[in-house]
Amino acid sequence: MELRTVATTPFDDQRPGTSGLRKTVTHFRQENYLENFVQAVFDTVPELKGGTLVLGGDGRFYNREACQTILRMAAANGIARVMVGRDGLLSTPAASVVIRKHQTQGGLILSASHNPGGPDGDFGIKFNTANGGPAPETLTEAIYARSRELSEYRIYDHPDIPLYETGVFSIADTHIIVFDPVSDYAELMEEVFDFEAIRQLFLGGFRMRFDAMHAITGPYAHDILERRLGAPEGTVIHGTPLPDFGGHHPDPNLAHATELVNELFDDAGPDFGAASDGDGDRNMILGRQCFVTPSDSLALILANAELVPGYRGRVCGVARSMPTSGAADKVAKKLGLEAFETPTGWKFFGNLLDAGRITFCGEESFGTSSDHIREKDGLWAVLCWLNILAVRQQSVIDIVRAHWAEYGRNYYTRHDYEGIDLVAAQGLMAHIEAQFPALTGKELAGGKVAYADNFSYTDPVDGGVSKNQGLRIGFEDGSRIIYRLSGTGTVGATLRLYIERFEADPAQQRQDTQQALAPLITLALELAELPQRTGREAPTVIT
Ligand code: VG1
Ligand code: CO
Repeated sequence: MELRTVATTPFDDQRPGTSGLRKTVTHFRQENYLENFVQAVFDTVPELKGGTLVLGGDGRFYNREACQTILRMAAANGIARVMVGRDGLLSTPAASVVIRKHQTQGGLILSASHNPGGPDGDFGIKFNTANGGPAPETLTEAIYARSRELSEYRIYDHPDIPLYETGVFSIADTHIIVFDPVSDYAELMEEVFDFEAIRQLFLGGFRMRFDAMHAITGPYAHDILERRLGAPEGTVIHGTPLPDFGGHHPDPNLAHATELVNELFDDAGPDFGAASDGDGDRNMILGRQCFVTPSDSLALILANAELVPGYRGRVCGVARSMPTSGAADKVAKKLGLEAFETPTGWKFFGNLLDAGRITFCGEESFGTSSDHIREKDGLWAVLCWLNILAVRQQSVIDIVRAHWAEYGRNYYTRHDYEGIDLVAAQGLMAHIEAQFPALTGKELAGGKVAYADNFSYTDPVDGGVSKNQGLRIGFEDGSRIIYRLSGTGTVGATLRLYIERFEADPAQQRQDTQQALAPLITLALELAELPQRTGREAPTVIT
């Protein structure tokens, strides 16, 4: 066994995006590409030396190979202990649980989340800090800066560590602890939710389908839903993690979880349906003939938090990402709670959670969570809904409609244009922004523009400023059009168009979403000259 110092040259494209460094598998497999980034992390986070690192991923292609490389590098960099999930598996929320519970100095999560996997798919890596949350921007920028000046990395020559069973191994002086990726997470869920009430719900014949999309939540869902909560076997579908996710997008939305959606929209469908993404941090919530938008889900969870033992009597505030609909704000206002609007990406919730300013937070992109960890958490959201359904004994659709009647409905949609030309996308954004000075006060699509700006965020806890976080056009009645370029794509540019309209009148709350938003969508396309500039007649995905 030999410690090697390997000479390397920097790559110039290792700046982490919305959620870590995400590239195609081919890109990641270039010589030294992974090693350089991992060395940049180790150099930037000196606490890891002599400390403990958590490691695991969503099981996608290259996950195991990357784990072995990182273990060898961790030992060569003097990390005292690495806790690695069995088979190299660990969901993003479970990584957050383990980092916090075992008070480690951080963790590396191997995942490209909802992006497709396999040899022709994507891979990714993200560093989470000691609070269990994604590295804040200052740290990701420091890692990026280090990656630009790197000249060598350290690694041990060592045979692979057997990851297929739990146990303790070592490379030089570094202990490698292979642990069960499910148990710490499942135990925390038992503390937060009323498992007895949910057990009774299933005993009463309540039917549910959970689609793990051949991604990481399979083992967690089998254990929690079918074993601990007694849901019948078969409740969890696609429950075995596969390196290519069965050839599908592990993205829980109406476009990609079609089998589940079709089942739930059948008259004889189950009472409740849910799905999670590649790394287990996203969730989609469905009732029979009912899709709950993630923005509504956040609002509903907040409004019903007193029914969940882990939150009773202690809810302090809520945060949502800027493009997420304002539904949660309405609930916060009624309950007299603070509400925050942050840029897209979970890292912006960290300070608010650590400071005890918010209990719940969420994003329109199927991400919801609370202060129990510092990541978004797919199964947590599902259990939240099960807990609420168990107590309220009403159908999902009745609960949603009652919520709209009380707070109003925020019609909401997101249109994604994937893989468009980067220069065209930047030109489109510049063209929209150039119109902003003339937009305020104008009557458009039956509404008056109240403001048009490029969203900038000042962190209320540390005062840090994040600029250029998306273009917003806000109307006096609360409607909004938002344009953003994605920070997680790996090919060309992805333009996200977010549209929202508030409807207070219950008689007007049953329209089809796309129809209800049609005038605003048309306006958004016109202002952006979207078809002309991108050559696209229709979005790639509508959620
Ligand atoms: C997308 C979502 C964002 C989410 C991010 C990571 O980012 O819009 O809300 O936090 O993915 O989610 P972007 O920059 O492509 O819009 V995951 O489940 O990939 O960790
Ligand atoms: Co994810």
